[in-house]
Amino acid sequence: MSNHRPLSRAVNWARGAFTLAIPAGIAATGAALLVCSPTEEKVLLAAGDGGPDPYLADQDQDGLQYHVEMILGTSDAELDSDFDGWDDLIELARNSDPLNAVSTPEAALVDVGMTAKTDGGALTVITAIYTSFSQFPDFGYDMGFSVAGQTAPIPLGMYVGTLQLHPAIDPALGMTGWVILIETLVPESFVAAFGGYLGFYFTVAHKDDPASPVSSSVVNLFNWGDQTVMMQPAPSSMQAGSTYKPLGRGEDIPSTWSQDLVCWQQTSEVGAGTAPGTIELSIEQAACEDLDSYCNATLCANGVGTTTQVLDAGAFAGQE
Ligand SMILES: [Ca+2]
Ligand SMILES: [Ca+2]
Ligand SMILES: [Ca+2]
Repeated sequence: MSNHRPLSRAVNWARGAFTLAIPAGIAATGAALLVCSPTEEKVLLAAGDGGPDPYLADQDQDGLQYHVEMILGTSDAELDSDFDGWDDLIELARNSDPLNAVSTPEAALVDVGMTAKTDGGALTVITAIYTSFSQFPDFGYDMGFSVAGQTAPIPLGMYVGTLQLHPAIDPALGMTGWVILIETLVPESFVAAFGGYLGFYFTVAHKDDPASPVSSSVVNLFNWGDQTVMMQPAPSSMQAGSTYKPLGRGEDIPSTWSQDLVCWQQTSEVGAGTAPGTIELSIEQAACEDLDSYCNATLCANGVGTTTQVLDAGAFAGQE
């Protein structure tokens, strides 16, 4: 068993106000520039404070709050929820399933994974980058977003809100590197403001070949009846397809959403989407399925018979 203590070191990087600038072509569809700051986030999160907030707790100190572990389905009391020797945070960063002991990280020098949460009107996009020792300077890192049929990068320094370092422990090899955890804060209203879809991507590429990412990750967010939901591949326990989990706290989700269910959709890929990094999916059927989340059957079934374009990690990395 590992007996390490996670080393969580907050780094004051890009401290102060940061901005998310919408490029000119997209600005025509809505707000041109919104600014928020880490201070505002703290105020938002403290609203209604009557003591320690259990949703913000991080009992296992892996950098993933209880709220985020709820969305991932992992445990905030156990660093390694599926007891395969790999901590949940490492599995997030290295794209293996933290709820399946058969799924463990593949060998890689760098890797990246993403997730998200919403809280009091704030959307937090969480990026976990695994980098083996000495590799970090050799790679370049890019974040961007896709909205209204366009994909655009976000300049570094405009998206880094808070940053933590955690040791990356390989159960066979010991400590092999770091997981860099970046939290990016965006107004949740962005998801609805641009037609009900907002995607984020993060890519890692060799500095000498920036056009060919070696790893990439995406989060695809939709606005469904005032809830922001995150699209993810269905877990191995379910049929192939996608699930859509609401990102709010459980207490914020209306009673019209049934607990212990998740929206599942069967989709097939039609082809590349119009924006770089996107694919077009045909939504063929939908249902609320057993999984520890929330489902609204009406909203879940809304898209059946239509197509949707979303960011796809495979459209960035490893494809010609
Ligand atoms: Ca945790
Ligand atoms: Ca694990
Ligand atoms: Ca696993």
